[in-house]
Amino acid sequence: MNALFPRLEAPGDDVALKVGGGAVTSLQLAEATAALRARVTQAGFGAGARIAVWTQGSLETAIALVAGAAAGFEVVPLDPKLGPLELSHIVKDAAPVMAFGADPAAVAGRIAVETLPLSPALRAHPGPRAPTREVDDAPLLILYTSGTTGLPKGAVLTARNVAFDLDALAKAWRWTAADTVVHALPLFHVHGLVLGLYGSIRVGGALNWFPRFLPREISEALSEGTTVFFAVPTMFHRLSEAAEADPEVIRGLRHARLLVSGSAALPQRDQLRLEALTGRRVLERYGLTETLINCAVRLDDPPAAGVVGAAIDGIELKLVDDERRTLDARDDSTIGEIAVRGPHVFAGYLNRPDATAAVKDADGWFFTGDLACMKPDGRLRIVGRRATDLIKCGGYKVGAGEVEAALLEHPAVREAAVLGAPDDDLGERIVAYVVLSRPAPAQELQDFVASQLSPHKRPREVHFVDELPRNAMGKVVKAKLRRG
Ligand code: MLC
Ligand code: AMP
Repeated sequence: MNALFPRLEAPGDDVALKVGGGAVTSLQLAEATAALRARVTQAGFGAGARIAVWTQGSLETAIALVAGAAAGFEVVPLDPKLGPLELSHIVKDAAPVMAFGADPAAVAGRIAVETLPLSPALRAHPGPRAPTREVDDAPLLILYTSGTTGLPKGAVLTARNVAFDLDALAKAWRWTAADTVVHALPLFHVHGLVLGLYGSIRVGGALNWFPRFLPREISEALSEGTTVFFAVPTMFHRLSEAAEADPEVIRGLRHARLLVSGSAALPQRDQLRLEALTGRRVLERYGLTETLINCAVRLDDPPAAGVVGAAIDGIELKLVDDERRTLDARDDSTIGEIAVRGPHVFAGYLNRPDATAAVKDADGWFFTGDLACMKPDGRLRIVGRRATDLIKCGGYKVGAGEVEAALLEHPAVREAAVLGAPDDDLGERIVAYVVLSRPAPAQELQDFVASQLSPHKRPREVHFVDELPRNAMGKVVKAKLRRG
């Protein structure tokens, strides 16, 4: 037996999840797994059925995401703040047979399939517990991720992808059942869900999840026991700001066994600032929704600016040129695109063989679109990405095209061009250049995008221009906008 979550096969009174003052043991998680399986079976669906879980900020949400996976279902986490356009696309594309939510009233009527309340669905089931899910090659998660244009694509991740990647990270960081992971990340993306939640249940001791990021709360949680903190760079930036004003925040950061940053580049100035304040270095790791984590700084790696570590154990990683030919340069200066191959690479995009073929070749290599230099010992330094129309804002990936399309839905917008501008806090902020057909305030356009898409995709800055710079082919030249 090779269970995805081995502790659910021999559950006990060990605390596995803590959220907002509530907690559950592994025994309660195992019982919730049996209960959810019974509920879905009772509705006429068997193993492999696709269920949606709204990731509302509660303990029940975290339980359901584990229980759904352990019971053998395909899980589609839904961001409760998804805009109508994205939501209808996701629900149509993934077609979940059932949906669950901790607070169904808050999402009532938002999708065609009825949202069932989680509390009865997770209540202990009196029958015997069946074995939980094994590490197999069947889909486990459908995670939606943005591209440069069009609607988000559903990345299909298997149980093997997840188990393999988590085990490699456990080795890299000596992550064990003695660790409690603390994080305040959303549970609908790889970072919070796969690393934070599934990692804690497969490898670690417990997860202490904070649905909202508040530096003081995080630092208090880090002060208790042996803790590991996973966060995006924006959170480290805000923690260092808070630490400068509040010694209690420093105490928590000093106490943690491990501080890990990912989902976007951690600026060197934030790394140095945190180190000066707390004496602790933040370890970086690098990944994508489609591949989970590819590289990680190991515990005993020498400190090096901007380095995301070497490939995790058991995968292949190379740099390639524009024609995808291998670049054999470990000189820390030749720039190439990162390509990876291994058991962590996703099965493909749901219903999108064309999009899958564009990123994954017949030999199993996945082309990340990220540009890096490799050191002689294989450690990588990420220097940029191929697609300038992909923006990483607060660790969220946002396609310029989806924001432009949303802006164009506003009756006052004639033309729109969107790009990412460097931002000390968010890494990149979303900036819109707009040609109006009638007057409209910037705030109205920002609110409009926030109502059409997830609010984190709203432009943080709007510039009104008389016309957009275009080349002879009529294509907008964003570089000219960038230069101002
Ligand atoms: C603001 N809000 C609005 C609004 N303006 N709502 C409606 N209309 C408007 N005009 C709301 C927001 O919804 C939010 O609500 C609150 O106000 C604050 O919004 P914000 O300003 O956008 O939040 P911010 O403070 O900027 O968030 C920073 C952050 C967040 C760091 C907390 O960006 C974050 O959680 N990032 C994590 C992203 C992540 O997990 N990425 C992993 C991808 S996986 P409310 O209620 O929500 O507060 C990946 C692979 C890998 O990359 O390697 O890991
Ligand atoms: P997502 O599609 O949201 O999973 O985002 C994946 C992208 O995040 C990658 O392609 C990288 O561009 C970026 N990313 C993740 N981790 C890092 C990191 N440590 N440093 C720089 N960029 C990162």
